Amino acid sequence: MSYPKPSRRSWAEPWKIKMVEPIRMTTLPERQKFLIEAGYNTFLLRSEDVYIDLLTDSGTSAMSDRQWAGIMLGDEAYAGSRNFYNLWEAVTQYYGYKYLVPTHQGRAAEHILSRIMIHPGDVIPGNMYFTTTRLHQELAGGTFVDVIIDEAHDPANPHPFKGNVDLAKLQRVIDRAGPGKIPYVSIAGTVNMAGGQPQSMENMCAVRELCQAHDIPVVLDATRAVENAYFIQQREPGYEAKKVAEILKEYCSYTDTCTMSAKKDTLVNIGGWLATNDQGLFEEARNLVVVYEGLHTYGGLAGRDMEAMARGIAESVEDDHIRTRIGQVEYLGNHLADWGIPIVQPIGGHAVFLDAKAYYPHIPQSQYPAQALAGDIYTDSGVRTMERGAVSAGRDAKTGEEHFPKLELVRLTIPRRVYTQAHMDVVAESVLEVYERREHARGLRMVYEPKYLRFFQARFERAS
Ligand code: P70
Repeated sequence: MSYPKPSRRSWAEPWKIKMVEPIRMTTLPERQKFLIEAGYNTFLLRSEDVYIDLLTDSGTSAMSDRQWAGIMLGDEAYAGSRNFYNLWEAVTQYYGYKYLVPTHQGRAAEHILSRIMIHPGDVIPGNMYFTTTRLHQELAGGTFVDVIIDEAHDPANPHPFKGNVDLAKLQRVIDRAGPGKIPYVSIAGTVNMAGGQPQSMENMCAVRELCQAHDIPVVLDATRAVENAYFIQQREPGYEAKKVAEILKEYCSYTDTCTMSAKKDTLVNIGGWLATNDQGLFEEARNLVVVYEGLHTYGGLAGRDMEAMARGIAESVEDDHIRTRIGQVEYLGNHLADWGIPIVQPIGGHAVFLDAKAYYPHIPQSQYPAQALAGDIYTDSGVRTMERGAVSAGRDAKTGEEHFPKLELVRLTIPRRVYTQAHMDVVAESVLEVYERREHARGLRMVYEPKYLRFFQARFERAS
C-alpha cells in the first residue's frame, strides 16, 4: 500500500525535558471574576490564575542544564567578578562590540544611553517606536520620529522585511532637523511593535552608509537580533549558507552601540547590557551605571545572573535552537491563518499577532478592541496574551492626545523552550472559539490611567 510521505517536522526540539513546573486550569466563572478584579488588564492577573502564559517572551525562557550549572559558579564579589569577564567575552565574541556595561534589564541600558546621548530638542529617528525606548528618549528631552517603511503599518502586507527603514523618510528627517540635532538613529531588529518583523542586512548597510555620510551613529536595540539574523538566513539572497552566529555579527558590525534586554534572545530570566565600540561613550556609561544600577562590573545583577547570560548567549545563536524557536511560533501562526483568523503576516519571530481591528470591526479603537480581545481569550481558556494597540501607544508627549496607531494587535508571545506543541494547539483552539463568537464582543473604557507606560497598570470596565 502506498501513502503520501509526511513532510518533516524540521523544527522539532534539540533538547529533552528534565524538570517540569505544574500549571493549573481554572473554571470559567473563576476566570470571569479574576478578569474583572484585574480591571480587564492581563498585566494585573496573578500568574497562578493563568493556564498558558503568552503575555511575553521576556524573562520567561527555560534555562538549560549548562546555564543552571553556571548559576552555581556565581562569583559574588562586589567588584571584578569572574562572571562579568565571561559575559564581556561572550558579548564581544558573538555581538562584536568592544566594551560592555551590564544592566539589570533593557530599559536600564536605554535610560543610561538616552541620558548620555540625547539633549533637549534632539530628534531620534527609528524603525517604529518601542514603549520603553521612546519614553527614555522623551524623558531626556528628545522626540522620536518613525521612519519605518509604510508596509510595516499594514498587518496583511507580506513584505519579508517589514522592519526596514524607509531611507527617503530618514533622509527627510535628517534634512529637516539637521544632522547636529540627531544624536543617533535608533534601529531595532526584529521590530516588536510591527509584529516581530525583521530588517534585512541590505537595509541595515544602507542605513549605515547614510548615517556615516552625516556623521550620525547607529544604535541597535539588539533584544531580538538573533531572531532577526535567522530571518536574514531564511529570506535574504546570499545568506542561506551562513550560520546565524555569523549573520548576527555582521549585522551588529554596521552599528556603533547596542542596548540589550537579555531576557529575550539570550535565554535568561533577568539581565541586560549596553555595549559599544565608542570608548568615550563606554567611559560615561560605566560612570553613570554606578548612579542607577550598581558597580560597572555587575550593573544590578548577581554574578550568577551574568554567568547564565554568558552561557545563554552561546546557546541562543545555535542554528538548531533558533530554527526550533521560530518554527514553533510559525506552527501556531500557520494553524490560525489556515482557519482564516486575521493575523499579522508574515508571522513574526517571537509571537503571533492577532489583528484586533479585523477581529472586532464593530468596536471603535477608542474602546480598545485589542484590550478587549486579550480579556476574552483569557476568559475562554486561561491563556494570557498582551494588548499592543492604542493602550500601549499612550498619549502624545506634547499635546496629551491619545495615539491611535494603525496596528491594533493582540500578541501571543511564545516563551523559549517552555511550551509544547499540544499547548500551541490549545491556544489555537481557544483563539478560534473566541473568533467564532466575535459578533457578541464588547469594548472597554479606561477608568484608571497611570502617567507612565499606562498599559502596565491601566484599569478598564465594560463600555455600556
Ligand atoms: C516585551 C518586553 C522589552 C523590550 C523590547 C525591546 C525591543 C527594549 C525592551 C525593554 C517587556 C515589555 C516592555 C514594555 C512593554 C511591554 C512589555 N520587551 N526593547 O514583552 O527591555 O523589559 O528588559 O527593560 O521588546 O516585549 P526590558
